[in-house]
Amino acid sequence: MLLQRDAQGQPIAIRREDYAAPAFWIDTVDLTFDLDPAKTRVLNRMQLRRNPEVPAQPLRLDGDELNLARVLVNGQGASFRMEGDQLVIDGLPDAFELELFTTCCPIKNTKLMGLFVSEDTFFTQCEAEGFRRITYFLDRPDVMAMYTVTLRASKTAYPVLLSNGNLVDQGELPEGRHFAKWVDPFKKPSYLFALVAGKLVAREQRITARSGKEHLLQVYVRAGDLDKTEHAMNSLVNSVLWDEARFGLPLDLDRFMIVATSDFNMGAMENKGLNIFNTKYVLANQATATDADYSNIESVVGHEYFHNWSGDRVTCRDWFQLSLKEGLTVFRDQEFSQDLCADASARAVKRIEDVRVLRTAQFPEDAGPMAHPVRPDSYIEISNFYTVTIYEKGAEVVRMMQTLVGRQGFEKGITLYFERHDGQAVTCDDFAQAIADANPDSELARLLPQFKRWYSQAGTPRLAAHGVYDAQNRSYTLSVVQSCPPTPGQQTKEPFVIPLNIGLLDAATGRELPMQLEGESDVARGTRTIVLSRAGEQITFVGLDAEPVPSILRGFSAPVILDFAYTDAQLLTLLANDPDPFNRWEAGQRLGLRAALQAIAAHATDTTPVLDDAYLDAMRGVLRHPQLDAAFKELVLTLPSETYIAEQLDVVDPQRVHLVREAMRAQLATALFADWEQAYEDNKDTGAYTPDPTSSGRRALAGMALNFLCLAARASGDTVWPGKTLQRFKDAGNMTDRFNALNALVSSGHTLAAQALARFHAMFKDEALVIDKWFSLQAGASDRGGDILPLVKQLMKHPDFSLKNPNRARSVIFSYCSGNPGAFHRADAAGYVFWSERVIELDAINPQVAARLARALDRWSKLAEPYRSAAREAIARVAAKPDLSKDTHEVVTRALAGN
Ligand code: B3K
Ligand code: ZN
Repeated sequence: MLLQRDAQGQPIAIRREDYAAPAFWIDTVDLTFDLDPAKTRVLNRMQLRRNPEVPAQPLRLDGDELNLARVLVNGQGASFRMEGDQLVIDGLPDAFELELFTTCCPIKNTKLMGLFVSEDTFFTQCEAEGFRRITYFLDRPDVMAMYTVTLRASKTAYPVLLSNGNLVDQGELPEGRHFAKWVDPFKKPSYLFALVAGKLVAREQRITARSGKEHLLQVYVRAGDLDKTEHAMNSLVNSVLWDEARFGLPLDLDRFMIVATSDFNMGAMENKGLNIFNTKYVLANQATATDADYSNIESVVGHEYFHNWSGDRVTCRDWFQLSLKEGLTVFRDQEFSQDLCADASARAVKRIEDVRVLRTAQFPEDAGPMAHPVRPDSYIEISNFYTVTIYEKGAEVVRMMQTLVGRQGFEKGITLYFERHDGQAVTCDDFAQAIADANPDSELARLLPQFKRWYSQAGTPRLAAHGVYDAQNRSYTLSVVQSCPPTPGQQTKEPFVIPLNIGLLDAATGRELPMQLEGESDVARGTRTIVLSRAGEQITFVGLDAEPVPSILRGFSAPVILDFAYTDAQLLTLLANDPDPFNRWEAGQRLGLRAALQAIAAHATDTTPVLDDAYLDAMRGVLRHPQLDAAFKELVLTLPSETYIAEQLDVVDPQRVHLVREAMRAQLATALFADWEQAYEDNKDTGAYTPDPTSSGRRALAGMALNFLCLAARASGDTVWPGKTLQRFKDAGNMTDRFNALNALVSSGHTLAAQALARFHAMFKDEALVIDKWFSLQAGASDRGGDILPLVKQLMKHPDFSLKNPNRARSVIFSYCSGNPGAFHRADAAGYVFWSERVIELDAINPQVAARLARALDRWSKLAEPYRSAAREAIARVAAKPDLSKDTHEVVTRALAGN
């Protein structure tokens, strides 16, 4: 592919401020495909007209790796020229028909963008810029057209022919071929186009909407996988019902299809009416999928379905607005999963899990060389901006809007947004405006221009808070100063609007205190939202007999870092009593983090105790607590991750972080041995398998207990628990229990692990997604039992390994480079050398996957020596490679510019 490059030969950055409306509109597109893996023919007939609001200019159509055979304007041969990858036509009338005939080669498409073949089936992926690999087009989201699609192919090889919308015709063709014609009743941008052709079977279900209208839901998979589609179908049905109930947004198509493929760059894609999914987010039965898989399937099915409105009916004007659809849709899928929970505890567990993702993945991104605003200002390759900032931080921005206008106000805002913009391609500003306009008296409306800094300023804001109790006035004043560190291209930041949810606890009893703000007559109990908007503010609570324990940032009401010098005693009070489950969990995390940071600073060795008795007693109290749910206990007992601990340090020695965290785990294992035994016994049997939050929480806690029991056994030489664990592994009635037992043996480095791994492989050799787990567990295992890198290299030579399959490549390479810091950061730099070789190797096959892997060294400049220099050298080696894709080029050059 020919890149657009500047005079120095560097790829050109696209800038948000350069946005210009398209010079032409495309009203209709009529596509005819003759599908052939080696040479697919595409006939594209379009009706175009000039955009009268734009100065007259030639038509420039995007293309990529296409063979162009014919160009007709109004049926006549037309003169055209190629400028790079663009097809340029001059002298066009104001309205005309354009006919293009091209061919492409799906079987050679290893990038998995455009039209590709996976296991003898054709699939497409067009977002963001894949449609141009199918035909020449104005491949930008603000050009929305009506599509008619005819698919022609061999009937025996490709019996199922699918595209967007409704099937209007089908029939036989000569020479064993057949056709299907699809019409999408909604106009859409090209990135939402999809086709699928192959040997597939479908689970079907009809549902009746509130309006009485009937819809057909289908989940298409390969013949052997039909028994793994029930959960995806249930999730889809729940999604349809939920969007109608919560936001009044109905399914707008007669039929809605999901199709699964095992070769996919990401999780799934929301093509109108024809969602294409990675098998990982569709296929599940209790024998092959874990509780986490079940829960991810529910979220991703929901997410793609919710895009049908937030993304498809109302789309993005340009790719800088990506979070308009992604942030909103992540927020919607998070709310969906929470609303499906039976109780408040399960809702809180989901919230904690979401925040954990934000803090372990997005906060580092926001502090690193790829930091960008939720609405970026420039990019070289848009594929690099499908990030945790756009998605997860974007969702937090939407969540803050909901907090500022209230749940009902937010629903009114959503209704106005869809009424106002249905069928349009719009901006993040349009969204925020609609929510504010529907709530004119809200804090959001009052502070809207300032609130929108969440879209324009990158970096994670920090709140430095401290409290002073005034006994004479019986008041407590909380001072809060906000700041935000510089990020690439943004040296200074203006204050953000920050909704801060607060409660106060009595230090002696742990009970929640009534809250009265100075100057207010109302006394409230529970949580209050204080809206911060200045660099520094003071909040004074009155009527307090003693210094309270403040519970600040309840529910993680804003995506910020809160610095508050809690005493250990205060944190123990919060951990034992806070009615806000998020902050209760957070108190435990702060205590664990504090212990880890102290031990790291003190150069602790692996025999120094890190955790004190107060902490261990508190954890024991949680583990034995009669009321708390197992899922919540499991979260509290999980120590902050190595990545999260590393983020708190200015200079990171990954080995030391690893060592200290392992020492903490070992201490938890031995000090709480009897409690783990009890927890295991209490939670090990969950009856007939269902993936609901309560029973999955119990399985998670039983799995954690086994893990600690095997770890303790390793230290004591005990063989009873490893033996029991192996038996559990063999007898397990579901994948969660089986995999947890396997993980306990592997992660404790027990000698029984080898036979369990061999048995696991033999049992599931035909289940690709389970084999991914088998690879990933080994590549992600701690170095405890030996040296992991040689094993990783060996795994890459395994007959089941393939670099071309993204799931498989991720299961080995990403699990090692991104998921196993203790084994990856080696003093001899061999981990970094391995990384650079894989990035380069993958870049030639699949730039998107390569660029994702390239991000594993984002935080290199924080590393201690010798890691820092070695990591830099490895990145420089990748950057020096000629012919790098612009995806990988952008990531590594930004990394090097980072310091
Ligand atoms: N919108 C797609 C992501 C497309 C990624 C393109 N590189 C899936 C999703 O967010 O729902
Ligand atoms: Zn999405």
